[in-house]
Amino acid sequence: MQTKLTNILQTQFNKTIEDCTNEELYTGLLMLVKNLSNDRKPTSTPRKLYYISAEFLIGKLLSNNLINLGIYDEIKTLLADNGKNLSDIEEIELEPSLGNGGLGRLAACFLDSIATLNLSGDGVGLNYHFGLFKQKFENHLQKEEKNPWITDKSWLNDTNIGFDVEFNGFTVHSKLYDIDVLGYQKGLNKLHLFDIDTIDETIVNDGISFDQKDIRKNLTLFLYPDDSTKEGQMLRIYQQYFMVSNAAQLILMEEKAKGHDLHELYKYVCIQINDTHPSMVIPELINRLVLEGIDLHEAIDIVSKTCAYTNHTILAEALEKWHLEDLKQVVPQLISTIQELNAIAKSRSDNKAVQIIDEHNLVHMAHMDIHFGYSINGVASLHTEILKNSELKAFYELYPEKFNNKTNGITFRRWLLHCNHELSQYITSLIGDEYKTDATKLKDLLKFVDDETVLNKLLTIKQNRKQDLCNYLNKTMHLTLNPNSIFDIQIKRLHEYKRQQMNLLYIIQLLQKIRSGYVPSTPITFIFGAKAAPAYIIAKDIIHAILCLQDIIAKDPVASKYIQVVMVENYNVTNAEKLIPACDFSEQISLASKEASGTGNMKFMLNGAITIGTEDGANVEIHELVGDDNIYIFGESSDDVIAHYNNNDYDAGKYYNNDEIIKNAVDFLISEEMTSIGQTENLHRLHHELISKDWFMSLLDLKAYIQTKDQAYNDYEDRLAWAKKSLINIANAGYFSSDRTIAEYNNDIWHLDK
Ligand code: DL6
Repeated sequence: MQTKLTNILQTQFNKTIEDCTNEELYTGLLMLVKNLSNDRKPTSTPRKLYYISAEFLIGKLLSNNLINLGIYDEIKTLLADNGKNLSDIEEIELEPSLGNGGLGRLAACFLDSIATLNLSGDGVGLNYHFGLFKQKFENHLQKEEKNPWITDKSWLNDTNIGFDVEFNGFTVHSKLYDIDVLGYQKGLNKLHLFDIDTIDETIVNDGISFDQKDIRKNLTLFLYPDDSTKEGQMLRIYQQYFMVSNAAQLILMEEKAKGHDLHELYKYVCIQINDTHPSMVIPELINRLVLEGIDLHEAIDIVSKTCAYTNHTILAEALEKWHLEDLKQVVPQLISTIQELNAIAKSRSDNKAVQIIDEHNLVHMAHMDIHFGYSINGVASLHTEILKNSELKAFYELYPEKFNNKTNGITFRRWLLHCNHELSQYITSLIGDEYKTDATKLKDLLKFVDDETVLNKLLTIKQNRKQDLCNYLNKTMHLTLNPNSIFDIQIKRLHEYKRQQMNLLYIIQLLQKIRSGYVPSTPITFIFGAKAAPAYIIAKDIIHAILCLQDIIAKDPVASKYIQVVMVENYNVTNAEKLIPACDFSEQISLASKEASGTGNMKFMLNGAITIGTEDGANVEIHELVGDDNIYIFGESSDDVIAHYNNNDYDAGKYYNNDEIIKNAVDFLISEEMTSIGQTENLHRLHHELISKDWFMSLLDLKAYIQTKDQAYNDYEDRLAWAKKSLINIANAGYFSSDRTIAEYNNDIWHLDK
């Protein structure tokens, strides 16, 4: 590798490694990786998967690609020998801004595993110029800014591929950019990102506002543009159609080039519809097959055997429904096909719950996927059961054979090998490195469960990561954290169902307890990272309250000795890679039934954090794997929560009025102390929401949460016992490798190698 890298640097800059700047080295490494990718054998299986997704939260790629090429250590040493530091060079890379949360990060983990398992499978999405907004804090409030990430030195490769995409009355011509997806040790696939040349980045004014009407200029500017206005909603439809029309055209182009018979498309192609954003691929592909001369009903049959759908949420707001009229305005060419699909669906069942177009003329995208896809899966056992038994019960009765569960997973290359090198090396020294390709081998660690040397080493490694995080936050955000405190971390999208507000209330009651004389045994640092959707008012109020509390505690001479609140600005993959390995307590406290799976919970577990959580999403499976002693479970069950919704019998006011601790904590939000530094209107709005509505029931579980957390902090004091819990978590994390998840998708749904 030395010769290859030095040759590149010599040709590009006429310099040696030692003389190069970090920018030049970054460029050199980028070119080296791209050259090595070109030498790799692309995957080739009889059937090919197209994973269509609005989001691909891929994170920085340099280190991961070096790891997957097997040259990470060599390059790191080579650079170090020349006085250079790979971590400094990594900082030059801008994180691609192509995703929002779990759904997008899952897509990225999946691409890594699909290539690693040497399966043919490409991602298809959009090349958003400013992606998801960049979060700034000003006056304790979230501000949104554009998040440019595309530079000429990026992983994007130009292609000469482009397609005409027709909208009502005008056509745009797309341009395809590709990113190579390198599997671990083998496998090469592509992430296809479509764009148009006419995008005008200058139309974005202050923050993230722009003229939402001029589609040619704005189509691929932002991921999830604000849809609180009609124009915003229309823009989302334009984006979604643009994505799927390109996907359909790409698929047909590739299939024709391979000489495959389009009548048998399903034998060669499988399309995974990642949530409902790509659902329009169904009518679009049908139309395109008809244009190829295939009869409409045969085309419908072919597409139904080609498409599979993954559901990632039961939240009604996230299950997309578009007005037929709006679709007509954007893509009139799809309307008669959608109406035909609706007629077929009606002929299969007269149950209103399963119709595609409802009495308000809303088109239910998920319903179209279920009728005209051959598989529907949830993303954790509990989630799939809830889909089958309540949310999609009528569909399950109609098509029981289509339903299956695929519990999510994470790629261990990024979430262990890359982000916690020391831990991964230590694990290798104990059990060898087979776990890198067969994660179930982590179980071998259980041999050391009573080995004090191993347990102490795990504690030392955790301490090192905590110190790394302190250094990182100090350098990037000028924050000073106590590395000897407990790191209690909740990082995820901000949403009321995830209940960051419940964590906030815990901290408030602890502050009040400390003010009455209580002294925690070990100081605690509560760390949050979360972006709130720009139009989601209450979510932004929660951020506001956390930021105000952060300040109040920092200024309290007594409380600040024991507790600190830190809200990390612009939470993203890059800072998650620092936060996760440093965590002691992983907060997974969603209202039971609402978190489809969660994947942060798996990343924390793999890095030895202990979960405090509800029986929700994949927490249930973590609990089963590690047993009662190695996780802190609290709160009402999903069955009870669902019953509260069905009976409409949850009354937040009751919990507030009947419990002094809860009342005092909630009222603190509108105390003089808070309103003197925060916005009275926002804090009162949040207070009112909590006591009068509290749709996601944070007061329901607050008491149990307080008790369980207090117990957990107590247990933390026995350091060896804690390290044992940590080891048991790491040893049982193998199940959550995305290699396992992808093998299951392939065996049960895709059959790519058959
Ligand atoms: O399946 C990936 C991920 C799950 O782990 C999360 O539980 C789930 O919230 C997330 N879903 C979404 C989609 N929309 N919403 N809400 O991001 O998917």
